[in-house]
Amino acid sequence: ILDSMRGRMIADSDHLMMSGIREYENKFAKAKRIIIVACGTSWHAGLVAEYLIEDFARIPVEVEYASEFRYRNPIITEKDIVIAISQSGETADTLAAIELAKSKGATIFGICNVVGSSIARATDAGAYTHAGPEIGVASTKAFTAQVTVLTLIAMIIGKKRGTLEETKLRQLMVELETIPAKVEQCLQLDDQIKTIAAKYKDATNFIYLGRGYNYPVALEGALKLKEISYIHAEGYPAAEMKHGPIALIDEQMPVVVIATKDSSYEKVVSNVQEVRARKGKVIAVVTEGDTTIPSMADYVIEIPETSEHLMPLLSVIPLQLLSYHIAVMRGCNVDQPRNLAKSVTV
Ligand code: F1P
Repeated sequence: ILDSMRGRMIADSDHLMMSGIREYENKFAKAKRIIIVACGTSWHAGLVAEYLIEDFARIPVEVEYASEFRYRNPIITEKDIVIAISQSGETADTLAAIELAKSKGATIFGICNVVGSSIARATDAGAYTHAGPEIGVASTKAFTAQVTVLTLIAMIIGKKRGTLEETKLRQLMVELETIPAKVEQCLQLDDQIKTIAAKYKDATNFIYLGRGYNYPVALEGALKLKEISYIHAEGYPAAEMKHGPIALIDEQMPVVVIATKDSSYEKVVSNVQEVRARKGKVIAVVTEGDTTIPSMADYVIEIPETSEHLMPLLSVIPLQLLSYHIAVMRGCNVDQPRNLAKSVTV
């Protein structure tokens, strides 16, 4: 998988003015720090990458909103690698963040969906996600494609640096092969999720909780709901709930918990208990066959098992479907949400 992916990135570079990952493998492996800049959904993909790169390659990663980064006075040196992520490749904030980093001598690696876009052209090297055109304004499949590319990059750097064990790398490669079929399985949940959407379509607030690799997914689930259904929704790392958001929970509050079987599962069980104790309504995304969380939840969405490192590729799908059905039931135009543009160019 890694070799074919590398081949594809190199092939891209021939006609797209971007060099592939192979040429930059050494540079990545020697990097003292990686800064990721992006906006919206792409920023959430960047958060997943932070966990992956730090875990596999042991290089410190900072994930910055491009819209903040460009206006503050960040420390950037020529030793930094900046990864810019953008579906459209035209987001003005991300482009400005790239220009700033470039002026300080950093190496810029782009991850874009749109071939030949402004961001692709402004970077030193990069990878195209090839997710196909996003028909709607809100990014969906672009997120999955960005996370896939970032996972492969983290694996490549981890292998190069010797920080990712050979056995773990092989397991991940085998597991990656199973992801497309598991994504299909998640899409089959459509009817079940429609039923849940009908129940909560009139809610005025939603909370999304996740830990570890599912924390960025919680943020993304909340963003998708806001963007297309105009319901106020917030995502939190589940462990942060007790530091404030717990005050919001009452019998009116739907709480979507991404509670798949991973290293933080037991902690998530405690978080669900805390929500139940305050009469919050629990919609739980769980691993197939789990019985503990389902016994505490109002609604359960079962998704296939996979490595926790790859779980965002699956766990985001039911959340995207939930937002979609709620938005359609509320009469919203899911492809063209109000106040949003496909490329935010100002
Ligand atoms: C960033 C973004 C999207 C969001 C909406 C507005 O775009 O925030 O994530 O869904 O379309 O723009 P991009 O830089 O990834 O194209």
